[in-house]
Amino acid sequence: MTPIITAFELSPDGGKGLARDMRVRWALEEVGQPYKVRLVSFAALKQPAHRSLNPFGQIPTYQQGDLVLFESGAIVLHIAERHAGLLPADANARARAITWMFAALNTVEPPILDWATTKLLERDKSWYAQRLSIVEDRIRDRLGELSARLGAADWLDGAFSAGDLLMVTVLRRLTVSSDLLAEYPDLSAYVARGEARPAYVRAFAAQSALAEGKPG
Ligand code: GTB
Repeated sequence: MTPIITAFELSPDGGKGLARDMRVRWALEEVGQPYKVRLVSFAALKQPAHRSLNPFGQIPTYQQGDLVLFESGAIVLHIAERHAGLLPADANARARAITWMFAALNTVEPPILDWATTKLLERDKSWYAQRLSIVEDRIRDRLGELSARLGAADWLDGAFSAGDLLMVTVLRRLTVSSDLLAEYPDLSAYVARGEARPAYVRAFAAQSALAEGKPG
């Protein structure tokens, strides 16, 4: 049965692929699983029909038959567990790839979200500049640590995995209106490697076509 995912009817990023449906689209493209997209307006997100899919009234969601999932990380893990291509077969390598999925969402993404929220909602506060600087330094700490671990490798642990997929989507948030990622050329190259993957290119094109009014 073809899975149905949800995405913003009108993404505020104008097609830059920063909303979290991009992770799910990319994962589905990596494993070659066709999917359908149901677009949801901001108003509809908070209606009971959508909240029955996601109690927090957010995208993305994933429906396949009787199964309804929310949380982009859980959706990517579900896809990766059911199809070859995003998790290694070896049990220990698989556990390490899943560890990187959690690291992306629980360790690297939180300061980046703080930063995005500060820039979006706290610009008018008297303490804005100080807060931004603190949050940016927290991000630099994480990026430095990530860069040290990546070293000269292409991916975080052997072959490309769902851990890399999530990490690249998390880091991409920094590439828009910020030079933070550019301070770490190895991480910029890592993100570029992810963006060059044919599956990423297909997923990105599908979501940006919506912003251009040309749903594919
Ligand atoms: N933890 C959840 C997950 O990983 O699935 C978080 C889901 C989430 O934050 N969804 C956002 C949403 O539905 C869209 S992705 N927001 C609407 C609401 O809460 O009412 C976050 C996002 C939105 C917009 C941009 N952008 O424009 O750049 C980037 C990221």
